[in-house]
Amino acid sequence: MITDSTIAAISTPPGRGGIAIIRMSGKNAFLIAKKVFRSKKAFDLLTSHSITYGKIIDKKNNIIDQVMLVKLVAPKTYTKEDIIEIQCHGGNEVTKKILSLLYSQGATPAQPGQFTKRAFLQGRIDLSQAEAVMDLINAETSKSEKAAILQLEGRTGKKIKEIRQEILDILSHISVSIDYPEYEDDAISIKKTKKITEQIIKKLKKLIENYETGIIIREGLNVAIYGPPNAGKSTFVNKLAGQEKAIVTHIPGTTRDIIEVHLKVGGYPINLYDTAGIRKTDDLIEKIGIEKTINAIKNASLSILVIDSSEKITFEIIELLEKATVIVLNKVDLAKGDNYLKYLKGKKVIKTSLLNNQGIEEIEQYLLSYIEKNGINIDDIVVTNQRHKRLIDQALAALLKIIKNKEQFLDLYAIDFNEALEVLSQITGESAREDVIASIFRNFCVGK
Ligand SMILES: Nc1nc2c(ncn2[C@@H]2O[C@H](COP(=O)(O)OP(=O)(O)OP(=O)(O)O)[C@@H](O)[C@H]2O)c(=O)[nH]1
Ligand SMILES: [Mg+2]
Repeated sequence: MITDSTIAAISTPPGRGGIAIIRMSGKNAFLIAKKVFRSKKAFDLLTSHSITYGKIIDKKNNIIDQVMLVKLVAPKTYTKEDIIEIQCHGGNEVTKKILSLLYSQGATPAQPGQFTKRAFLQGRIDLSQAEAVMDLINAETSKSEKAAILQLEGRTGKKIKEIRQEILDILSHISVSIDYPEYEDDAISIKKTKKITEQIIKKLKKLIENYETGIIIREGLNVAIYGPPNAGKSTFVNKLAGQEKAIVTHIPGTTRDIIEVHLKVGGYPINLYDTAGIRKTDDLIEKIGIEKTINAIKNASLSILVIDSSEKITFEIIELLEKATVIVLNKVDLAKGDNYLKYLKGKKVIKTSLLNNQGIEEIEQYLLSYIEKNGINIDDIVVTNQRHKRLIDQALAALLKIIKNKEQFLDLYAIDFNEALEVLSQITGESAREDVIASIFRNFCVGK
């Protein structure tokens, strides 16, 4: 689908700034630029991918701004169309005036993500790469940025294309066996086909596993902080966050609702959940809070139990030990002896005095080693996108049907192979529906 319109938008964030960039793409981009840009050298003589100083002039020959203009001749451009980039002064008024001028000369306002959508429609990038552009813009940690750039480099698409090719090979084998039934016995072919299918299933399962760990890089490791009241859970969260996010008092039962705090450890995103202290209570609000705590523990990848080491151990605390991945033995500054330790045998224990900033580094070290031990290695991440994961699930389900299929004729297996092929094609966009594509680009920024 090649569009006729020439689109333009401001690509830099709104507001005041040193410079702003206005971008224009389409078959009339140069025609429009010629009308509004004056430089020493004639516009037609400017070489592609070079930058030129000049002035933007309105229809009455008024100077609007002094700018640098980049001329990019198709097809070696982001959209594979002619592109003009204008670097102007970064004020609201200047950028608005230049943009209106471009519109008045025939450009149309670009929709969110329309430049990238054109890059996709022109076949310069696949759909998974277009999605990676958005991930890259949204990345808030160094690791999620790396995951997005790997996807942008085409890693996801490459892996999916490999698998699709294997399915295509099977399908062509099936069509050969239909055309030349004497070539091979169906029973033998089915056996062989199922064997290859099993290998593909293994690969898909690996990708799904990869997603489960990859999601941490994108969305963060969910860590629930729980324990008896007054143990120092909120202090824990505040110290790790480096800010007073949760209220801390000496009164047991201070935290009622879940408090979610986002932070980074070693470049990895972490979502900490501070929770209400668990105890028997008749207070309705506290009860609801404690129910929420139990849920937070269930939903977390990692549960950290914080206990006050200066308090006597109780049966209730012993019960809490079960759900803990790691135990933070807090308030060691007040503790008289190691009265807890015999109950904690075989558990990972970190001794802290959070009030005095003692033990925080060890906790961060632990979180980092947990992430790395669980195979969350950025270099192995292929799938981080939920849409891709859902489609891989569907392809897997189709292939599993083949394994279970008891049909005697090979051609009856083709339907499920075709289904697997079709859903995998939606990842890279070869067969994605128009509305799916539209919804992906709708979430983009204008000007990208
Ligand atoms: N001495 C000492 N006091 C601490 C330490 N850590 C926290 N505290 C104090 O313990 C009290 C309770 O701390 P919080 O962080 O509010 O405890 P909590 O576990 O969130 O309590 P609830 O929200 O009531 O469940 C506060 O007065 C803190 O200042 C520590 O390492 N040593
Ligand atoms: Mg608290």
